[in-house]
Amino acid sequence: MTVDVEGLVRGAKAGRQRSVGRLITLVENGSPALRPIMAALCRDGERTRTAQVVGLTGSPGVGKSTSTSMLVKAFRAQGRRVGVLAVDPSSPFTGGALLGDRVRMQDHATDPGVFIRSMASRGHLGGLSWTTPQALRVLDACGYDVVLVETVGVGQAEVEIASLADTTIVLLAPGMGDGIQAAKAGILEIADVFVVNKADRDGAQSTVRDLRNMLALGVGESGWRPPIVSTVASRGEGAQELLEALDKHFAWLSESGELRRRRLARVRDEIEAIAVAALRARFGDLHGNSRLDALAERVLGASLDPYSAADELVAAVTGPGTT
Ligand SMILES: Nc1nc2c(ncn2[C@@H]2O[C@H](COP(=O)(O)OP(=O)(O)OP(=O)(O)O)[C@@H](O)[C@H]2O)c(=O)[nH]1
Ligand SMILES: [Mg+2]
Repeated sequence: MTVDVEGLVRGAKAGRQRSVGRLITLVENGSPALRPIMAALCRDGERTRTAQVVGLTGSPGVGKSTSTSMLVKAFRAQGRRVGVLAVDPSSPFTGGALLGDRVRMQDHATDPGVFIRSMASRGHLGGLSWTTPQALRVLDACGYDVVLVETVGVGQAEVEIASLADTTIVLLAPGMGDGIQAAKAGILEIADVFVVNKADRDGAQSTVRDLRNMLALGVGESGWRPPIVSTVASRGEGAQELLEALDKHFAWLSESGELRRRRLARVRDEIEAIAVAALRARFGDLHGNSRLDALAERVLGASLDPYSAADELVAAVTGPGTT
């Protein structure tokens, strides 16, 4: 299948949703067309701005999609173009679990200033670390002012999302049992802003109190104190406060130099992930494992040790004339 790179890039930059969607699909599939596409997208010395990336994470059902929808509405009211990526870290397929998100996003379905996409992340290229930064790059190059990335806070995914976002929102809700426990398990470090959603429910106050107590214990060395915002996302309550918290954090990021530091780290991760995937492809993952198989036979037969085998493999894929 041939890809009309120039046409797609032109369409996407002009804000045509179908073209943007096609580009994201190519990212998901790890298409070889990404090389010229990324070259065309990044070839833009005049660009002076970069999309503001906001990650939302938290336990299943805490209200991430509802909050995302609430934020989309608030950003649209400011006239900003918004991209939404709902990344499902547990599935190699799109659809399924995230269908609910599409339903909740119906409000924005006909707004040309909003692009919404559910994305699989556990493809053959491995993890959020490969697909999400490139999808972000596509949306950024296509002129979206803000990109919201929703991902369920399980396992590594929430840490990965924090390394991608300028600002990470960690959502909690009362009566979810694991809320504060999860906080203990590491979300304290990744949260720039806490949201206690479902503030209409019993126990919201004590969730806020518990969180505040925990935050008081750990004095962050970064100089940023994560605020706690209470919301009822299903009724749009707290949207303004949340926007203010995001603005404040973004201003702090810019003034402290942290914004540049985070973005540099993100691009480093992106380059590294692409390089590792390229090496893996050369190892033979995509063309049968003949070279690796032959080395494995020799190590099994004790005619070679595994370190020498690995050296041979690395030399073979990085040496001249291997492309
Ligand atoms: N009472 C109440 N219900 C809410 C609130 N916000 C969201 N909900 C409901 O909580 C349920 C889950 O909301 P979602 O936004 O789908 O939660 P999520 O975190 O995106 O869920 P997953 O993507 O499945 O992890 C839905 O039925 C929402 O209508 C709220 O502020 N108060
Ligand atoms: Mg959701």
